[in-house]
Amino acid sequence: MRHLFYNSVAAGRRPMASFGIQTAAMWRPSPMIRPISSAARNSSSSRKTVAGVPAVLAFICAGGLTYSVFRRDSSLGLFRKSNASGGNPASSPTDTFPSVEYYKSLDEQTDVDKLPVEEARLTTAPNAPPVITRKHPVLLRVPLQTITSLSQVTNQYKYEEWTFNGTTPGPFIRARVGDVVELSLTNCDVTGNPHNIDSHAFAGPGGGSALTTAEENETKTGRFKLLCPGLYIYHCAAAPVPVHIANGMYGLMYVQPEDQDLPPVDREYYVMQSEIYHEPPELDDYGRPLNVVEFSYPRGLREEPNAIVFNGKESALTRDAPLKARVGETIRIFFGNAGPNLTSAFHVIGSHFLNCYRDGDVMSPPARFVGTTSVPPGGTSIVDMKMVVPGSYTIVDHAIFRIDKGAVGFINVSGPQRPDIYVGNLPPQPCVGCKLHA
Ligand SMILES: [Cu+2]
Repeated sequence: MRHLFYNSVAAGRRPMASFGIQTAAMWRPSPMIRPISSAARNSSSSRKTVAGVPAVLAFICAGGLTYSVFRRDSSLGLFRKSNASGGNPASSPTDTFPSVEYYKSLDEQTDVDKLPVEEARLTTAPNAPPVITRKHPVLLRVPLQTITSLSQVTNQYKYEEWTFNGTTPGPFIRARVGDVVELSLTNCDVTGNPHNIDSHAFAGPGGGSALTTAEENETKTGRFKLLCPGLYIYHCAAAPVPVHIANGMYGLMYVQPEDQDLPPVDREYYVMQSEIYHEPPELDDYGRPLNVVEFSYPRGLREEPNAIVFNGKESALTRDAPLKARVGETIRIFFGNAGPNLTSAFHVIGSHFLNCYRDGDVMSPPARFVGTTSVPPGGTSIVDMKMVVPGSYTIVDHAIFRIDKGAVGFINVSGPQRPDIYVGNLPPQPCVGCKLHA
């Protein structure tokens, strides 16, 4: 049904209307309010018009019609879903996806030398690169460096992070199905540790790690054709893998579908959750605890993090840089969970995920009006929210004790009040000691 939606946008409807109930209901009606689907209506009328005709003949006719619709739809794009079911594509027996054509396309060779060359636009969290509008594949150059960085990861302690391009999480990489990513990894880590890239977007052994393992002062380059659309984690997979991930070597790669990206929104953000495991601070010459801590393998094994944070630091989305929006705007969060151990119950207090692309799956119809979504380690989700009431909204892992370990972020929404939606007899007043409201 997505192309119907896109048609409505192309016809001049405001993008914001895409999140209205009417449009969303067109997309995939909920079981509670589902109207009779066009397929069901056709089926019903077919039964009337074929009265007296052997049932087997009616079945063959209906099957032929459905097959022809499916073939027509498939010809529009290898990744496009069939619309033959008329209301609930996921339930249609014709809606086998990916299509046979898609599997055949994997046998086709790409002449990489004939692709235009493009430099990837990399961004640092919480920013996401702009939407890719080109309609052709490119050789997409992605230069990454591994660098260590002493960072204030909690309000109390500094910690030496291992990073891609100097930040945790690493840069957001945006590409398109059919692109060939030319990833070069230069190891600038003076500690002597080897590093590499395992991207869940890459096809092949190790997700690219075997080709990209770089020793100190070495550069390794690999080319990887992007076969599958979606939002994927990338991370270092050098041994010991848990240590490299826990130390901050992870990021997100979004592979846009070749035909149709997600509905447009006003702002896109990049947020990742992760855990920090550290030993108690050592003492200085005067017996005072240092403000720098080091990684703790035993705590990682026990899955007992000292801190659980968004975008690498306790204050990344609170004191340092809360996300921003204006009343009436729709925002999208590309969310990833680096783990290494804990599943996130991702939630934004006071808002709803009007579209929730669970597991980073951008080809299936999204879940709608979701309050909390589960994101495992190594997993992702894309959520859209329309901000209708001004104020502070809190990003949390709803395994709620984790707010005391740092899993708090804010979205500050400015604009006129909406007393028709949200009002009390006194002004808003956060409770004493509240960590969830700015
Ligand atoms: Cu590494």
